[in-house]
Amino acid sequence: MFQNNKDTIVAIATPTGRGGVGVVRLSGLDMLPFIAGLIGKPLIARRATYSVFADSEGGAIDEGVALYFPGPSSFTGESVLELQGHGGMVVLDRLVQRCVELGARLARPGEFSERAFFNDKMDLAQAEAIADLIDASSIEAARSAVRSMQGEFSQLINTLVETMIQVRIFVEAAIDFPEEEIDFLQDKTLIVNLDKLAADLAAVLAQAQQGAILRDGLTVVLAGKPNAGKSSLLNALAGNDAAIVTSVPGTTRDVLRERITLGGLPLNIIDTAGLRDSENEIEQEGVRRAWKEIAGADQILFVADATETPNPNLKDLWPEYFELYPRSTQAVTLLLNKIDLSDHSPGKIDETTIAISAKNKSGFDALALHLQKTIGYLGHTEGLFSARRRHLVALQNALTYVQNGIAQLKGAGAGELLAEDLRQAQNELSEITGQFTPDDLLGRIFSSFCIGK
Ligand SMILES: Nc1nc2c(ncn2[C@@H]2O[C@H](COP(=O)(O)OP(=O)(O)O)[C@@H](O)[C@H]2O)c(=O)[nH]1
Ligand SMILES: [Mg+2]
Repeated sequence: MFQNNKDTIVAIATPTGRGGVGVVRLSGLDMLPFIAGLIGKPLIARRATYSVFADSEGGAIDEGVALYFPGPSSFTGESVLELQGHGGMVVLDRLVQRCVELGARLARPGEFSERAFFNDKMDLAQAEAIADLIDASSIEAARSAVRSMQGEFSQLINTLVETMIQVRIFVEAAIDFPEEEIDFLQDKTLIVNLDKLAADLAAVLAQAQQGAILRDGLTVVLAGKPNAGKSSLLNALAGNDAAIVTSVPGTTRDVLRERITLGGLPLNIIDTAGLRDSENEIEQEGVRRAWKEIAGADQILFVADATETPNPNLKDLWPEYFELYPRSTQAVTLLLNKIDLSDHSPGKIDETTIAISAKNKSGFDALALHLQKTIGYLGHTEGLFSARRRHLVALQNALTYVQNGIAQLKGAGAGELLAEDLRQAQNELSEITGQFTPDDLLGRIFSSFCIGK
């Protein structure tokens, strides 16, 4: 896929539809033929030049501002030409057609960023952050994406790699001098450095987890008996009537999903069928699906009707869950709902119980705080950077390799095995910034970008 980097690529960089301005962007080794064909006069580098964009007969396709960035001082590192005309579909298409006539080909999604990556204008985590910034669904997500785009995340990874290289040099040296290997490997500073490396990896992983939540949202499942008010709660949180609410128990059968932001925290809220034994085949399937969602959730909110719940205790109310997952590490919270019909006041009752009313939308602040607290999200995003699942996996793998290596060293004093673990750990980290990333993974990452970026 990286063979045709000699081609000049062209794309409409602004969104489809009508707009005040529409931008066509070109990138390639030589913009001069395009400048000659479109503008008909030389352009001064990086200066906005009001121009007529000409067709092959010399007629005007549009007029607007032309910007020329000779390589390597450009976004892609190649020469880039930007034509800022009017934002209409036909006029922009004609402009692109004209560029194709002059020798350009249509860019694939993300191809500009891909070229920037290959020309060392940015690393892979930074390129991904551009796409994340464009796709950000909350202010917090946008802020953290900017931070990653500016290289804060990459910097942390690079520092980890540097430390790792230092330790590796030490270990490899020990292996190269077998007579002294034992002495080398028993040096206290080695184990101290390795422990520090593991701790630093764990800290970056924890931070990246927060960043991933900001990007992807926390998966929250609403579970409970029929008629507890799960669907009402989903509607109240989402601010629309996505779910059907009736007083008939067993109304919800399908799994419903809504993406909302609660106290700055993006949530993927999932409403499920009420859990009960039913003769009805459709409802049975709904309950089966509910259990599947419960198993995959970051957070489970078990909703119960306050008027039917004299003793608000999670384990008594939902023994089925605790029998099924006796060693569960999932966060399960009891939401005592319909308190407008009881004498509870809204808010936190204890660490895992919150009183709410879906009808009056009361107790929601306490719920928001609770969700933030259980995942360790502090509500402020200073120092937070956006991260993707693949980054978390790579960090986790790197940490596991380092921990294995430490165990090898402490156990058998096995220098060779430690060296191999550290090599693998470094590869994992390099995959994040793209120094060591398989082509097909790169292809997948860039192809999910928008066209013109
Ligand atoms: N008074 C009151 N009624 C509620 C509240 N939440 C839900 N309900 C009612 O309880 C019934 C069942 O609600 P629904 O959301 O369909 O429950 P689900 O089966 O758990 O999804 C409906 O008649 C709702 O109007 C609440 O906070 N207060
Ligand atoms: Mg329902």
